[in-house]
Amino acid sequence: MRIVEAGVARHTLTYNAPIATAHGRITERQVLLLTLRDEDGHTGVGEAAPLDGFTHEGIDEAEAALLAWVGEDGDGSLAGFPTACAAVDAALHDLAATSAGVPLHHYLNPESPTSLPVASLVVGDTPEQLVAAAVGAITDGYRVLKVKVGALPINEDMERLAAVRQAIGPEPAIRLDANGAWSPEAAPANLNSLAGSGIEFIEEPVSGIPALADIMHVSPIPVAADESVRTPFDLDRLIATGGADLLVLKPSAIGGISVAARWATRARSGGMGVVVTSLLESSVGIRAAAHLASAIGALDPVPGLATADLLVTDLGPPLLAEAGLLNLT
Ligand code: OSB
Ligand code: MG
Repeated sequence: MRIVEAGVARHTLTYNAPIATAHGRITERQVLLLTLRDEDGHTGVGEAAPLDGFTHEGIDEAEAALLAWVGEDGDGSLAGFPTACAAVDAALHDLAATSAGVPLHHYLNPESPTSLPVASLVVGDTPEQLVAAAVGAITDGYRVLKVKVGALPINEDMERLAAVRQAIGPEPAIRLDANGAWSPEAAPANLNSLAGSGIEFIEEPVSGIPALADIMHVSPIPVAADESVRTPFDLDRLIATGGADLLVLKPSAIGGISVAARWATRARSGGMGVVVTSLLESSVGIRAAAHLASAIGALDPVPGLATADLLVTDLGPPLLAEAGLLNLT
Protein backbone atom coordinates (compact mmCIF):
# COMPACT_ATOMS: atom_id res chain seq x y z
CA MET A 1 0.00 0.00 0.00
CA ARG A 2 1.57 3.26 -1.14
CA ILE A 3 -0.14 6.50 -0.11
CA VAL A 4 -0.20 8.96 -3.00
CA GLU A 5 -2.46 11.64 -1.53
CA ALA A 6 -3.29 12.90 1.96
CA GLY A 7 -5.52 15.75 3.08
CA VAL A 8 -6.54 17.34 6.37
CA ALA A 9 -9.82 19.25 6.70
CA ARG A 10 -11.40 21.06 9.64
CA HIS A 11 -15.10 20.65 10.39
CA THR A 12 -17.44 22.01 13.06
CA LEU A 13 -19.71 19.60 14.93
CA THR A 14 -22.83 20.89 16.65
CA TYR A 15 -25.05 18.95 19.04
CA ASN A 16 -28.82 18.94 19.13
CA ALA A 17 -28.84 19.49 22.93
CA PRO A 18 -26.11 20.85 25.20
CA ILE A 19 -24.22 18.02 26.91
CA ALA A 20 -23.68 19.07 30.52
CA THR A 21 -20.62 17.50 32.14
CA ALA A 22 -18.89 18.44 35.37
CA HIS A 23 -16.24 20.09 33.13
CA GLY A 24 -18.82 22.35 31.49
CA ARG A 25 -21.37 22.25 28.71
CA ILE A 26 -20.51 20.87 25.29
CA THR A 27 -22.49 22.55 22.51
CA GLU A 28 -20.10 22.80 19.57
CA ARG A 29 -16.53 21.81 18.74
CA GLN A 30 -14.13 21.44 15.84
CA VAL A 31 -12.63 18.20 14.56
CA LEU A 32 -10.27 17.22 11.74
CA LEU A 33 -10.65 14.59 9.05
CA LEU A 34 -7.56 12.97 7.59
CA THR A 35 -8.17 11.37 4.19
CA LEU A 36 -5.58 9.09 2.57
CA ARG A 37 -5.57 7.63 -0.93
CA ASP A 38 -3.37 4.81 -2.15
CA GLU A 39 -2.05 4.11 -5.63
CA ASP A 40 -4.97 1.74 -6.33
CA GLY A 41 -7.48 4.52 -5.61
CA HIS A 42 -8.64 3.16 -2.22
CA THR A 43 -9.33 5.77 0.42
CA GLY A 44 -9.07 5.69 4.19
CA VAL A 45 -10.39 8.27 6.61
CA GLY A 46 -9.66 9.04 10.25
CA GLU A 47 -10.75 11.72 12.69
CA ALA A 48 -8.85 13.85 15.21
CA ALA A 49 -11.28 15.09 17.85
CA PRO A 50 -9.63 17.16 20.59
CA LEU A 51 -12.09 18.14 23.33
CA ASP A 52 -11.52 20.76 26.04
CA GLY A 53 -11.21 19.14 29.43
CA PHE A 54 -10.70 15.65 27.97
CA THR A 55 -7.61 15.92 25.74
CA HIS A 56 -4.58 18.01 26.55
CA GLU A 57 -4.07 19.19 22.97
CA GLY A 58 -6.42 21.55 21.19
CA ILE A 59 -7.52 21.71 17.57
CA ASP A 60 -4.58 23.89 16.39
CA GLU A 61 -1.97 21.54 17.82
CA ALA A 62 -3.72 18.47 16.44
CA GLU A 63 -3.92 20.12 13.03
CA ALA A 64 -0.24 21.11 13.07
CA ALA A 65 0.71 17.54 14.04
CA LEU A 66 -1.38 16.05 11.22
CA LEU A 67 -0.05 18.52 8.65
CA ALA A 68 3.50 17.68 9.71
CA TRP A 69 2.73 13.96 9.36
CA VAL A 70 1.18 14.55 5.92
CA GLY A 71 4.26 16.61 5.05
CA GLU A 72 6.25 13.43 5.67
CA ASP A 73 7.89 14.52 8.91
CA GLY A 74 7.00 10.98 9.96
CA ASP A 75 5.33 9.46 12.98
CA GLY A 76 7.57 11.50 15.29
CA SER A 77 5.38 14.51 14.59
CA LEU A 78 2.47 12.68 16.27
CA ALA A 79 4.24 12.13 19.60
CA GLY A 80 2.40 13.94 22.36
CA PHE A 81 -0.71 14.46 20.20
CA PRO A 82 -2.89 11.41 20.79
CA THR A 83 -5.90 12.79 18.90
CA ALA A 84 -3.77 13.28 15.76
CA CYS A 85 -2.24 9.84 16.26
CA ALA A 86 -5.78 8.38 16.48
CA ALA A 87 -6.67 9.95 13.12
CA VAL A 88 -3.60 8.48 11.40
CA ASP A 89 -4.16 5.09 13.00
CA ALA A 90 -7.83 5.02 11.95
CA ALA A 91 -7.14 6.21 8.39
CA LEU A 92 -4.41 3.60 7.87
CA HIS A 93 -6.65 0.86 9.27
CA ASP A 94 -9.57 1.99 7.10
CA LEU A 95 -7.34 1.92 4.05
CA ALA A 96 -5.99 -1.52 4.90
CA ALA A 97 -9.44 -3.02 5.49
CA THR A 98 -10.87 -1.37 2.36
CA SER A 99 -7.97 -2.71 0.28
CA ALA A 100 -8.55 -6.16 1.77
CA GLY A 101 -12.27 -5.84 0.91
CA VAL A 102 -13.52 -6.66 4.43
CA PRO A 103 -15.09 -4.63 7.26
CA LEU A 104 -12.47 -3.32 9.70
CA HIS A 105 -13.64 -5.47 12.62
CA HIS A 106 -13.29 -8.51 10.41
CA TYR A 107 -9.84 -7.40 9.24
CA LEU A 108 -8.82 -7.08 12.92
CA ASN A 109 -10.50 -10.29 14.07
CA PRO A 110 -12.34 -12.59 11.62
CA GLU A 111 -14.39 -14.06 14.50
CA SER A 112 -15.78 -10.71 15.68
CA PRO A 113 -19.49 -9.82 15.63
CA THR A 114 -21.05 -7.47 13.04
CA SER A 115 -23.66 -6.14 15.41
CA LEU A 116 -23.11 -4.86 18.93
CA PRO A 117 -25.41 -3.60 21.69
CA VAL A 118 -24.55 -0.07 22.84
CA ALA A 119 -25.50 2.35 25.61
CA SER A 120 -27.40 5.57 24.97
CA LEU A 121 -26.11 8.79 26.56
CA VAL A 122 -29.27 10.57 27.66
CA VAL A 123 -29.16 14.27 28.50
CA GLY A 124 -31.66 16.84 29.71
CA ASP A 125 -31.45 20.10 31.64
CA THR A 126 -34.68 19.52 33.57
CA PRO A 127 -35.77 16.23 35.18
CA GLU A 128 -38.67 16.17 32.69
CA GLN A 129 -36.32 16.50 29.70
CA LEU A 130 -34.04 13.80 31.10
CA VAL A 131 -36.96 11.43 31.71
CA ALA A 132 -38.29 12.09 28.20
CA ALA A 133 -34.87 11.32 26.71
CA ALA A 134 -34.58 8.12 28.78
CA VAL A 135 -38.06 6.89 27.87
CA GLY A 136 -37.34 7.71 24.21
CA ALA A 137 -34.11 5.68 24.31
CA ILE A 138 -35.86 2.67 25.87
CA THR A 139 -38.64 2.94 23.28
CA ASP A 140 -35.94 2.97 20.59
CA GLY A 141 -34.67 -0.37 21.94
CA TYR A 142 -31.69 0.54 24.14
CA ARG A 143 -31.17 -1.67 27.20
CA VAL A 144 -28.44 0.51 28.77
CA LEU A 145 -28.57 4.24 29.49
CA LYS A 146 -25.82 6.59 30.59
CA VAL A 147 -26.52 9.70 32.66
CA LYS A 148 -24.08 12.48 33.60
CA VAL A 149 -24.04 13.41 37.29
CA GLY A 150 -21.96 15.77 39.42
CA ALA A 151 -22.81 19.01 37.61
CA LEU A 152 -25.72 19.61 40.00
CA PRO A 153 -26.11 19.30 43.80
CA ILE A 154 -26.40 15.64 44.85
CA ASN A 155 -30.05 15.93 45.90
CA GLU A 156 -30.93 17.05 42.35
CA ASP A 157 -28.97 14.16 40.82
CA MET A 158 -30.81 11.80 43.20
CA GLU A 159 -34.18 13.15 42.12
CA ARG A 160 -33.30 13.02 38.43
CA LEU A 161 -32.14 9.40 38.68
CA ALA A 162 -35.06 8.28 40.78
CA ALA A 163 -37.39 9.82 38.18
CA VAL A 164 -35.60 8.04 35.34
CA ARG A 165 -35.65 4.70 37.17
CA GLN A 166 -39.32 5.13 37.98
CA ALA A 167 -40.09 5.89 34.33
CA ILE A 168 -38.11 3.04 32.72
CA GLY A 169 -38.73 0.31 35.29
CA PRO A 170 -36.22 -1.99 36.99
CA GLU A 171 -34.87 -3.83 33.94
CA PRO A 172 -32.68 -1.42 31.88
CA ALA A 173 -29.17 -0.74 33.14
CA ILE A 174 -28.21 2.82 34.12
CA ARG A 175 -24.57 3.85 34.24
CA LEU A 176 -23.35 7.19 35.55
CA ASP A 177 -20.48 9.56 34.89
CA ALA A 178 -19.46 12.19 37.45
CA ASN A 179 -16.40 13.31 35.43
CA GLY A 180 -14.42 13.61 38.66
CA ALA A 181 -16.76 16.19 40.17
CA TRP A 182 -16.92 14.97 43.75
CA SER A 183 -14.41 15.52 46.50
CA PRO A 184 -13.02 12.38 48.17
CA GLU A 185 -14.89 13.50 51.31
CA ALA A 186 -18.29 13.88 49.62
CA ALA A 187 -18.06 10.90 47.25
CA PRO A 188 -18.89 7.99 49.65
CA ALA A 189 -22.19 9.56 50.79
CA ASN A 190 -23.06 10.57 47.21
CA LEU A 191 -22.46 7.04 45.96
CA ASN A 192 -24.63 5.62 48.74
CA SER A 193 -27.46 8.00 47.86
CA LEU A 194 -27.39 7.05 44.16
CA ALA A 195 -26.97 3.30 44.66
CA GLY A 196 -30.69 2.97 45.42
CA SER A 197 -31.50 3.70 41.77
CA GLY A 198 -29.76 0.46 40.69
CA ILE A 199 -26.55 1.58 38.99
CA GLU A 200 -24.40 -0.58 36.66
CA PHE A 201 -21.20 1.45 37.31
CA ILE A 202 -20.01 5.02 37.72
CA GLU A 203 -17.21 6.71 35.79
CA GLU A 204 -14.81 9.02 37.63
CA PRO A 205 -16.75 9.64 40.87
CA VAL A 206 -13.56 11.40 42.01
CA SER A 207 -10.56 12.64 40.08
CA GLY A 208 -7.10 11.07 40.09
CA ILE A 209 -5.80 7.55 40.51
CA PRO A 210 -5.14 7.58 44.29
CA ALA A 211 -8.64 8.95 44.99
CA LEU A 212 -10.22 6.39 42.64
CA ALA A 213 -8.36 3.58 44.41
CA ASP A 214 -9.61 4.79 47.80
CA ILE A 215 -13.21 5.17 46.71
CA MET A 216 -13.37 1.81 44.96
CA HIS A 217 -12.93 0.03 48.29
CA VAL A 218 -15.96 1.70 49.87
CA SER A 219 -18.22 2.29 46.86
CA PRO A 220 -21.49 0.31 46.67
CA ILE A 221 -21.35 0.93 42.90
CA PRO A 222 -18.59 -0.48 40.61
CA VAL A 223 -16.10 2.27 39.69
CA ALA A 224 -14.71 3.00 36.21
CA ALA A 225 -11.61 5.11 35.53
CA ASP A 226 -11.80 7.38 32.50
CA GLU A 227 -10.03 10.75 32.15
CA SER A 228 -7.71 10.03 35.09
CA VAL A 229 -5.97 7.56 32.75
CA ARG A 230 -4.44 9.27 29.72
CA THR A 231 -0.95 7.72 29.44
CA PRO A 232 0.49 4.18 29.69
CA PHE A 233 2.12 5.36 32.91
CA ASP A 234 -1.31 6.25 34.34
CA LEU A 235 -2.59 2.82 33.35
CA ASP A 236 0.29 1.05 35.07
CA ARG A 237 -0.27 3.15 38.18
CA LEU A 238 -3.99 2.36 38.14
CA ILE A 239 -3.30 -1.38 37.90
CA ALA A 240 -0.63 -1.18 40.62
CA THR A 241 -3.03 0.56 43.03
CA GLY A 242 -5.95 -1.72 42.12
CA GLY A 243 -7.80 1.54 41.48
CA ALA A 244 -10.88 0.64 39.43
CA ASP A 245 -13.25 -2.17 38.48
CA LEU A 246 -13.40 -0.96 34.88
CA LEU A 247 -11.39 1.12 32.44
CA VAL A 248 -13.15 3.42 29.96
CA LEU A 249 -11.26 3.38 26.66
CA LYS A 250 -11.75 6.30 24.31
CA PRO A 251 -9.59 5.42 21.30
CA SER A 252 -9.92 8.99 19.96
CA ALA A 253 -8.41 10.43 23.15
CA ILE A 254 -5.52 8.04 23.76
CA GLY A 255 -3.87 7.57 20.35
CA GLY A 256 -6.27 5.40 18.39
CA ILE A 257 -7.47 1.85 18.09
CA SER A 258 -3.99 0.26 18.16
CA VAL A 259 -3.18 1.94 21.46
CA ALA A 260 -6.66 1.13 22.81
CA ALA A 261 -6.22 -2.57 21.93
CA ARG A 262 -2.93 -2.69 23.84
CA TRP A 263 -4.45 -0.91 26.83
CA ALA A 264 -7.39 -3.32 26.82
CA THR A 265 -5.04 -6.30 27.01
CA ARG A 266 -3.12 -4.68 29.86
CA ALA A 267 -6.23 -3.65 31.77
CA ARG A 268 -7.76 -7.11 31.45
CA SER A 269 -4.61 -8.84 32.66
CA GLY A 270 -4.68 -6.39 35.58
CA GLY A 271 -8.17 -7.64 36.46
CA MET A 272 -10.22 -4.79 34.99
CA GLY A 273 -13.07 -4.89 32.50
CA VAL A 274 -13.00 -2.43 29.59
CA VAL A 275 -15.71 -0.17 28.16
CA VAL A 276 -15.06 1.36 24.74
CA THR A 277 -16.70 4.76 24.31
CA SER A 278 -16.85 7.71 21.96
CA LEU A 279 -15.48 11.18 22.53
CA LEU A 280 -18.61 12.70 20.98
CA GLU A 281 -16.75 12.82 17.68
CA SER A 282 -18.41 12.31 14.28
CA SER A 283 -19.36 8.90 12.94
CA VAL A 284 -15.91 8.65 11.32
CA GLY A 285 -14.26 8.41 14.73
CA ILE A 286 -17.11 6.43 16.32
CA ARG A 287 -16.86 3.87 13.51
CA ALA A 288 -13.19 3.13 14.28
CA ALA A 289 -14.00 2.72 17.98
CA ALA A 290 -16.98 0.47 17.26
CA HIS A 291 -14.97 -1.85 15.02
CA LEU A 292 -12.31 -2.03 17.71
CA ALA A 293 -14.89 -2.86 20.40
CA SER A 294 -16.15 -5.71 18.25
CA ALA A 295 -12.65 -6.97 17.42
CA ILE A 296 -11.51 -7.11 21.06
CA GLY A 297 -14.83 -8.46 22.30
CA ALA A 298 -15.47 -5.47 24.59
CA LEU A 299 -19.23 -6.13 24.64
CA ASP A 300 -19.98 -6.41 28.36
CA PRO A 301 -20.35 -3.76 29.71
CA VAL A 302 -21.78 -2.61 26.39
CA PRO A 303 -19.80 0.12 24.61
CA GLY A 304 -20.82 3.78 24.93
CA LEU A 305 -20.89 4.45 21.22
CA ALA A 306 -24.44 5.58 20.47
CA THR A 307 -23.61 9.28 20.36
CA ALA A 308 -24.01 10.04 16.64
CA ASP A 309 -27.68 10.83 17.22
CA LEU A 310 -26.61 13.81 19.38
CA LEU A 311 -25.07 15.48 16.29
CA VAL A 312 -26.97 17.99 14.18
CA THR A 313 -24.83 17.20 11.15
CA ASP A 314 -22.46 14.28 10.91
CA LEU A 315 -19.31 13.58 8.87
CA GLY A 316 -19.47 10.43 6.80
CA PRO A 317 -22.40 8.01 6.91
CA PRO A 318 -24.05 8.32 10.36
CA LEU A 319 -23.39 5.31 12.59
CA LEU A 320 -26.77 5.22 14.29
CA ALA A 321 -28.02 2.45 16.53
CA GLU A 322 -31.09 0.49 15.51
CA ALA A 323 -33.01 -1.16 18.33
CA GLY A 324 -30.02 -0.49 20.59
CA LEU A 325 -27.56 -2.17 18.22
CA LEU A 326 -24.81 -0.74 16.03
CA ASN A 327 -24.51 -2.63 12.77
CA LEU A 328 -20.99 -2.53 11.40
CA THR A 329 -20.18 -2.39 7.71
O1 OSB B 1 -16.69 11.42 30.14
O2 OSB B 1 -17.27 9.61 29.23
C1 OSB B 1 -17.06 10.81 29.16
C2 OSB B 1 -17.96 11.88 25.64
C3 OSB B 1 -17.06 12.92 25.45
C4 OSB B 1 -16.22 13.26 26.47
C5 OSB B 1 -16.26 12.57 27.67
C6 OSB B 1 -17.15 11.55 27.86
C7 OSB B 1 -18.04 11.20 26.82
C8 OSB B 1 -19.06 10.17 26.92
C9 OSB B 1 -19.26 9.27 25.74
O3 OSB B 1 -19.76 10.10 27.87
C10 OSB B 1 -20.50 8.45 25.75
C11 OSB B 1 -20.48 7.23 26.62
O4 OSB B 1 -19.52 7.01 27.38
O5 OSB B 1 -21.43 6.45 26.58
MG1 MG C 1 -16.49 9.30 31.27
